[in-house]
Amino acid sequence: PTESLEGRVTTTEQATSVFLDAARGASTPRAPIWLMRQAGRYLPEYRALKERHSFWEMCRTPEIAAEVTLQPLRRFPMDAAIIFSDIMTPLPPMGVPVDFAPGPTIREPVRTADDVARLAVPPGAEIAPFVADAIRLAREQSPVPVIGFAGAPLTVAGYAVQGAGSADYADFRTWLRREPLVAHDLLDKLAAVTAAYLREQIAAGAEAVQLFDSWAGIHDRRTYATFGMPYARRVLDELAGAGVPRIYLAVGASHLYPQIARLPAEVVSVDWRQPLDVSRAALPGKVMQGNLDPTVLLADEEAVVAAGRQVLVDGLGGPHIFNLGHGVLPGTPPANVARLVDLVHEYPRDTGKA
Ligand code: 1CP
Repeated sequence: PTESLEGRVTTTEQATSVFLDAARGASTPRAPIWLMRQAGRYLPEYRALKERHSFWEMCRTPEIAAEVTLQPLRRFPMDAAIIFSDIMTPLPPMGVPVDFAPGPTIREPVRTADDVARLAVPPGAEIAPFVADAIRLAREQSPVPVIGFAGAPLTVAGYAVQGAGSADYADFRTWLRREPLVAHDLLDKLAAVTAAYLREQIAAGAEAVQLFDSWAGIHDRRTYATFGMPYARRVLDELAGAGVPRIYLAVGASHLYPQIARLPAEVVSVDWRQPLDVSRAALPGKVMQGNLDPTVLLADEEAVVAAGRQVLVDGLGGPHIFNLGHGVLPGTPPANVARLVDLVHEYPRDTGKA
């Protein structure tokens, strides 16, 4: 064991982790907590690095990516770290350049059968070796498990075809109707690359993986059944033997829970639109991750405590990993994050039934 951040003891084996216990479905004396986008623009130390380096430079330099991964752990005793990267990372090695402004922009969106035929499917080790290196470095210094991640095929395809983030992805949804065969070819390639990429992250030391299907919820059930679920399933299936918990995230997707319930993921990350106990009932056997509304962290401490307690109570019906329903918003006061982490750590699950 070596002394690490905040004097907490760590071993490379991560002998005990309340996060991993909960992710594997064990009942834990308290809920573990980590936050999506816990590294990022709301932290002054992140903004300081960002002044000197572009987003891609930060992702592609393992020392910087590992440093940014660890920044939130120096402030808050989170129970897990998520490697600093982006869901766009596998696109450039496939032949699709991506800029950040600050959201992803793709100057030449993927649209035609030729565009898709030209896409490369690089072997795992060649997709993003800098991410594997960053995971190794972060693991050496992190007192808690490091989570690897990737975007789900349908969500990454949304950016690749639309050309940028969008409130409704109207061009992408139209394209799925016009070009279903091309869409299947694109999703097929994305699924192969995503599975290989996640396997590399696990080999480098990621102790859990999260598949971000952030925009799954904009699709109707039939479209998700055709273009979403089968490709998410393929990625998750390919990780079945890897021995790490798989987390699947979808936002605004309660209409898809009958399908998501059958995905081979141990954990489902759910948003704030309905209470955790309601989502849990629709996702039998799944560990719940979530689901505080990120705007609560923009309000005051009283709001954080009241809404945070409600999430804890709603989560008592089974294994629960505390998180937000979506990422930390820029402008979030770090003091509110600190208060939330303390609240979750001090709330006993065994005697906590209100
Ligand atoms: O200027 C900057 O600082 C860049 C902002 C930024 C950051 C900090 C982007 C651009 N990406 C990231 C890091 C990032 N992205 C992480 C690691 C940090 C952490 O979680 O602590 C992760 C997990 C992501 C994943 C990601 N990127 C998702 C899935 C999660 C979600 O929010 O649903 C999505 C949809 C993206 C796309 C993306 N990249 C960046 C932005 C601002 C966005 C979303 C907005 C858009 O669609 O335009």
